[in-house]
Amino acid sequence: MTRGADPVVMGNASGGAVVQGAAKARVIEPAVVVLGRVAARDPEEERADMVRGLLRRPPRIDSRYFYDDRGSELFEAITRLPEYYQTRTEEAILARIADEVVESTGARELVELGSGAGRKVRLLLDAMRRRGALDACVMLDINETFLRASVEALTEQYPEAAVRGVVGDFHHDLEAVGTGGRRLFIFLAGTIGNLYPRQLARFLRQVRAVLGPGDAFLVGLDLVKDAARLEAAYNDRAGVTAEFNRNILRVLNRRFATAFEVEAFGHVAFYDPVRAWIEMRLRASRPTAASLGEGREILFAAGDEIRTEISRKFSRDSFTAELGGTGLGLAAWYSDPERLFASALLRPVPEGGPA
Ligand code: SAH
Ligand code: AVI
Repeated sequence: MTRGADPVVMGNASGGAVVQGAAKARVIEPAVVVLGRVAARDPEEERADMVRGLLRRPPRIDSRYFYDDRGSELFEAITRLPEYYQTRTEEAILARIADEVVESTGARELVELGSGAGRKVRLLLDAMRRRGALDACVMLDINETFLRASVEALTEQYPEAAVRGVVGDFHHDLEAVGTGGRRLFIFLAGTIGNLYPRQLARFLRQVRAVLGPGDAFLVGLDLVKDAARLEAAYNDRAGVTAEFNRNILRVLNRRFATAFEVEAFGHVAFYDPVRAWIEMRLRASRPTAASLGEGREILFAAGDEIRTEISRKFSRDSFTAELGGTGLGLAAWYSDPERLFASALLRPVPEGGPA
């Protein structure tokens, strides 16, 4: 199930916010509490947003709708594809830098935004454990099923840590992660590249607003490289990315009764070197229609396209430029020998400081 509106918090007994049963018990089946409607989005507003997106030129669907359970499984399958170098490259970088990052930030708590299956986070949790400094871990994701599974697994594997999950949207629900001491926020996979430039600036300012002066933010970035390599990663031979792309229409059909004819759309992904982003689209192979509600329809001619995702590719300079005016500054930049991917460590800059 994809939850976009009510953030839900769950966690083990030591998680503080949620305690069900004996205080000492480790709750493997995470307790769940609805935190009220923290910046909750009204379903009608969501529908209006979705309709506004489809009425743009080109029509757009927000990429958060990829991640129902099937979409999250398909993303996991993408991470294992031979063409999709991002996941294994980021894992190798994190394995190399985890101790240094934990040491230099003095982090005792980890907060992962868009945590998905929650595997890479272990590289950092293990480094915190090696330092004897693992107090807490908060995972935030829009997909409740994957979040629950990762919170359960982390609760079991890191009993010394207070593990909590927040079902929420990282554009709207960041305050739900609460406050803390020395926290390391992480946003991996290059998911930051899925944000449009204006969304990115707002997101960085929102993250800055919840960071304390001793907190840090580690961001995974896919780097600009030759178009053929990039395009191969989004046009895999097995067709998994195509299925991931089309699945977004099934999510819309379920959520908003849009009645898209999924089979009428084909997968398109190409690199736009001017904007330095991969763009994923769905192209109608024949005339087809979808419902916008209230008796309205949107008609697609053969060849019409819907943009479903951008995936921006950065350089050190282009990413540093995005930090201007956000209150975050680049503290360290790590990459792999082929310069395929990078991990940028950001720190809050004091008011009036350079960034
Ligand atoms: N961090 C994982 C997963 C990355 S995939 C990894 O490194 O492999 C992107 C993740 O972000 C998915 O789990 C998806 O459910 C989540 N996501 C996408 N849009 C979101 C949003 N607006 N708010 C919260 N989570 C979101
Ligand atoms: C989650 N995100 C970083 C992926 C990306 O590469 O932009 C989503 C994805 N889209 C197609 N393949 C993978």
